[in-house]
Amino acid sequence: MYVQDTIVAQATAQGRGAVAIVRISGPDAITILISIWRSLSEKAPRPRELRLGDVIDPASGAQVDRALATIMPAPNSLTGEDVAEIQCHGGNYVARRIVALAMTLGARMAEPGEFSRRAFLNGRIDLAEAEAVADLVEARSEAALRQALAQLSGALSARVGKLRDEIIGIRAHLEAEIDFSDEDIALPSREEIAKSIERLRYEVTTLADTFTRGRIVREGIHAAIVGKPNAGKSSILNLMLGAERAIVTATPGTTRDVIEDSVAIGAVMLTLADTAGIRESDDEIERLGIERSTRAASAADLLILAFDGSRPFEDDDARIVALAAGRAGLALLNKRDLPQRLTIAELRERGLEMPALAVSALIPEDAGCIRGELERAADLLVASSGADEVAISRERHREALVRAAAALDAAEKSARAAMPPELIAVDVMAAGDALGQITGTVTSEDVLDTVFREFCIGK
Ligand SMILES: Nc1nc2c(ncn2[C@@H]2O[C@H](COP(=O)(O)OP(=O)(O)OP(=O)(O)O)[C@@H](O)[C@H]2O)c(=O)[nH]1
Ligand SMILES: [Mg+2]
Repeated sequence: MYVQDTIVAQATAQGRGAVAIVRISGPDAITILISIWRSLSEKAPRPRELRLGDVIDPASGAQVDRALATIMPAPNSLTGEDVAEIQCHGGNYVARRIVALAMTLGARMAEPGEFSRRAFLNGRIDLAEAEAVADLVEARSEAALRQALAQLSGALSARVGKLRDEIIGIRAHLEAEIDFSDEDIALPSREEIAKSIERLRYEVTTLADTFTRGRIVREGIHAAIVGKPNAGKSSILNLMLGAERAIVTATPGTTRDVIEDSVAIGAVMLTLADTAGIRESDDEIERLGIERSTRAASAADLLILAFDGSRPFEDDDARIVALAAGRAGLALLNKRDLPQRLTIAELRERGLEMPALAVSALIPEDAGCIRGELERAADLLVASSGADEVAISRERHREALVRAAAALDAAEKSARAAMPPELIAVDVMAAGDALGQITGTVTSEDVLDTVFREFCIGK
């Protein structure tokens, strides 16, 4: 169990705003609230009722703010502890002043994610649900919001819990075999056990495979715009963003660094990275820029290739076609407003496999066509990682599932090789523990530290 002290933090973002919320949790939360806040109606705060009052500095009696406050006694609160909240005026000063008052009365400044960590330790939410709260705060698109809500309502936890229960069932059979080996009890055969393990491994792997989709929905899709210098990459970025984000000039080699910005594409966010034109270069700065382009291209989920339709196919274009081999994306034959010296048919002959579109970065309407094709490419990418309604969205979950699948694989092999039940049970248990780490049924301080560290203060 953790130290039962009282913590305080501003739960809303720092900066200007109409309202800020100061949250206090722990055994002294209600006493502290009563010491620094007086109800205007002279009634003591009643649980879960919002009342107007004055925040008072108990040392001087001076008023600090006029604010709403409420108390939520344990165990029916966010953290499962006594919680008090003050909704004070926003801005940079008032909330900080109230946090300081609570600290003079013995509260400690909360660590990042400490409220959620307490909620987890008190069984109010499981680990996957706590992560879903963080995802909800970070959501930038409708799809990300839907996914976080599904996880928050326990869809992922239920799925993982069911798999874990089945694993525990198999372990029980194996243990019965160990305990009652001499007796005449009907137990599942080795073949039956191996089959059950195989089916579970398939289900665990299927869930692990939803990671690409889950991550894309959570973080958005990363696309890199690549092409030879002057093909119009920066112009395409600006066209898609509807803003002059990147510098455009007629001089080849204008873009040196990777420039990123995001747009909504259908229900997901698309982060577009404009990159330096790829060609042989003796210029030190340009070469470094080109290295970054190549890195951005290999890290991207989607490639947007830019070809200059007003120029014939060149060696630098061949480099781009090669770079795109086997990758998902969209090719743009740019500058369709100029006399054409390159066609999509020729790009195909040169080995281009991606869907391709003739466009002009100078024609605003073409943004709609590009957008439509990118939506299609995004859908394909999402569809490629399963149609399951539950998707995992964190590397931590994927890693746990991969570990579980490996342990089940080992268990299945032992079962088929007629190994002693003790040996099979060890791997089966390891698989169960790996799954338990997703929801936090099985956990360690280290895992908790990693999960909650990325939360913000006050959450
Ligand atoms: N006519 C016409 N000119 C274009 C089009 N797209 C880009 N340009 C022009 O082509 C030149 C290069 O455009 P950029 O967007 O800077 O090209 P880039 O691929 O980013 O070039 P680097 O950053 O140097 O690699 C500029 O003069 C643009 O105005 C287009 O569709 N039609
Ligand atoms: Mg550029």
